[in-house]
Amino acid sequence: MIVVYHLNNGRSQRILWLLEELGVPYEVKRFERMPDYTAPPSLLKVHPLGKSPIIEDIGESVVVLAESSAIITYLIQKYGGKQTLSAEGALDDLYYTHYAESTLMPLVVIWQRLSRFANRAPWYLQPIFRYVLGAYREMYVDPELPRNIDMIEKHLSENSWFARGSDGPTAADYAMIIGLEGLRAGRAIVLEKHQAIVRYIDKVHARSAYQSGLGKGGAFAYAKQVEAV
Ligand SMILES: N[C@@H](CCC(=O)N[C@@H](CS)C(=O)NCC(=O)O)C(=O)O
Repeated sequence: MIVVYHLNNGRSQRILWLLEELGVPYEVKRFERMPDYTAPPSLLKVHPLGKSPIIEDIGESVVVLAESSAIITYLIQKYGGKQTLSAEGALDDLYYTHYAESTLMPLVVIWQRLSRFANRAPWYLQPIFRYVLGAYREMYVDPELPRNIDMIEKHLSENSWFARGSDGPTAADYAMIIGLEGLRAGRAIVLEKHQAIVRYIDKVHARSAYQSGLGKGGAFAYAKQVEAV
């Protein structure tokens, strides 16, 4: 039995999508973010970092695992059966599975948070905060984000899934989806400029497994819930 410790509007949604695709039974323990958007302290009882996702795989022994890309790799290795990817496809899969949390997500999270930080300063300091955070964004985020988005757009304009040649989602797709959803929600990814990415996100959202995962996870601001197809 697998238990997913799930936080609303977060990375664990991709684990629910994966488990639905694998057809593995699982239970969702839902946690709600605090007003400052952090996880509730009760998650610290499950794992020392108290972040989501965390899974428990309960068999003869109990495996507790955090870190989404590690979870994705673990679940696919244990429950996914054999994948037949070309050598190039396997390399794409490896690259994007790691790239998602090592490079893309830190950038997405910094980009999302910069505007929120300024609003938390006392009103009389807000202009200074905005200036400093704006300068930081100009130096470190603005040059990086388009470069990353362009790389992904090119890859998806040439391939249906992140692992080239694959006829369905692989680890890389489960790892990548949340970053792309976040960028689209914040309008860093727009149809006029990033048709391949937008089409890709819509294709993922149209999958019945994705929709079933949405149904189990509760509120998720980055995707519309529709009748499973
Ligand atoms: N790299 C980690 C990041 C985990 C993470 O930061 N999760 C967010 C949810 S998307 C979280 O728990 N945020 C609440 C907090 O930081 O208190 C992973 O991929 O699992």
